[in-house]
Amino acid sequence: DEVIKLLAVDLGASSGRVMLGLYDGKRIEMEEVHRFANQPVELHGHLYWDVLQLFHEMKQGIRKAAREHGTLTSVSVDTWGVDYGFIDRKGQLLYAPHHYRDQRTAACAPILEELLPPDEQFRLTGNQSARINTVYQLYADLEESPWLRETADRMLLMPDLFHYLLSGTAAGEQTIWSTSGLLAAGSAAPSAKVMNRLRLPLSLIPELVPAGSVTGQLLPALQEELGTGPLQVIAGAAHDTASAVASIPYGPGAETAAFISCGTWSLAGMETEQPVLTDQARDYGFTNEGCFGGGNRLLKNITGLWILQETQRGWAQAGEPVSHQEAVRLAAEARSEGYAAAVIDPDDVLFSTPGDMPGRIAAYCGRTGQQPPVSKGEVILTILQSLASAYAQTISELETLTGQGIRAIHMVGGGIRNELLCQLTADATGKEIIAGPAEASATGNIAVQLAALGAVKASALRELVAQSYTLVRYYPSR
Ligand code: ADP
Ligand code: LRH
Repeated sequence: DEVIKLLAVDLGASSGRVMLGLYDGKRIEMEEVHRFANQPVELHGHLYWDVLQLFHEMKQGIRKAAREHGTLTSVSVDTWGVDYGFIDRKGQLLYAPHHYRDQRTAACAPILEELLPPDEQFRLTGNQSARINTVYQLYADLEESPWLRETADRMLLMPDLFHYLLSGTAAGEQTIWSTSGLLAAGSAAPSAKVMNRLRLPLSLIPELVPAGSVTGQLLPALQEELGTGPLQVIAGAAHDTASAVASIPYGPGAETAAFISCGTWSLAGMETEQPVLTDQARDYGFTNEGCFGGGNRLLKNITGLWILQETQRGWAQAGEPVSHQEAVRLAAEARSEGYAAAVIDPDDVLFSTPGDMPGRIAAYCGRTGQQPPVSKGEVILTILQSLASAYAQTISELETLTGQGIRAIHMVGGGIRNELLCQLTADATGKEIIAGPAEASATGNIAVQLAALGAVKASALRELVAQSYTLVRYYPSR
């Protein structure tokens, strides 16, 4: 059988990567071609995507893959949710897209919320109201820069923008748009109420296409520059979490399984047929997003390993770098020495912006009458234990919301390389944990491309992933 070779570009906050997927008719094999930093750039107090540098890195990866592996069939980009760039009538990118941790939405959020209260945002869109959401960012941009109403022709969410830069075709992919706070719940169309109430121009929104659409070809000039043949550009499951969820290797009893995607963010949820729009879901802080193939992701965005990443960044800056492996070892040591970890709420606003995390953890502990962690191991264990507690609470809320007992939890994403986090999660939830794959977004990205190309049936993707990886199981220790 001929091997199909495809490229997934996965832009996470911990890094960007170009991954090669090899499909031989039975299994997917993933190979890392190129990994690069994906740090926001601060400019005059604002945070931006380094979009040109990322495009450059993407090209490096594609060139290298073509040189080393010959004919490639297709490429697809996935990124985190909510961020976007504007293009003008000539198709030029207007300015560097903002990063969602930028603070420009703070000033006008209260005005937006008067026009469209958070409860109503949730009822209309299924998305939990959050100041990082596209709707808040777009409202802020149009308030601050009214000229955009004239000059901006389209807004493209980040994967759409990269697909556009690669192919020249502008389209919006539905799973990434389902994170925006602009679409009507469970639909693939903007909510007229949201758009009207906030005076957002409908014309900015591109044509929306389902996950797994072949939208174009790599531009001829890029084919030549990068030494590829004709290469299809696919709008896969362009939201990284949608790709991660598409990769979950559910076994029998899928309806009783939850997932936790563990990266910079932790996304804990279940797949449901329809959005869950009850007051209880809203009050718990759940959101509803779209899946590849239709269906709904009922999940909670929990500030995840970001807190540990920032902690590590601070230590590295102070000349005391701690690697991921070292971090796990130090936390395990603190645990075996009997340190009873403090508990922080990872979603407290204290932890949402870049900065001194150990200092903020100490401040949080002071505020809540807890002994702050002292050693590095104690700080790390506090973060991991608090994440596990937040997961446990979310899983129990999911059981309440869906009326469904959860039997097992699939953990995916880079965070499963942290075995201690997996074990703490088994202990905190009392459930069986099935861990894998770690490169879930890239794997789901490749899998969805295979479906878009007609090489694999959409209904066979999960089995394909299960055949392709060794999964690791963790059980509650008590
Ligand atoms: P994102 O897609 O948001 O960039 P990933 O899914 O790649 O995130 O996960 C990155 C996180 O996984 C890192 O911040 C780190 O906490 C964790 N991680 C990665 N490798 C390891 C490792 N070898 N040991 C422990 N944790 C790891
Ligand atoms: C995870 C993620 C998450 C949210 C956030 C902004 O990487 O995509 O699902 O959308 O980033």
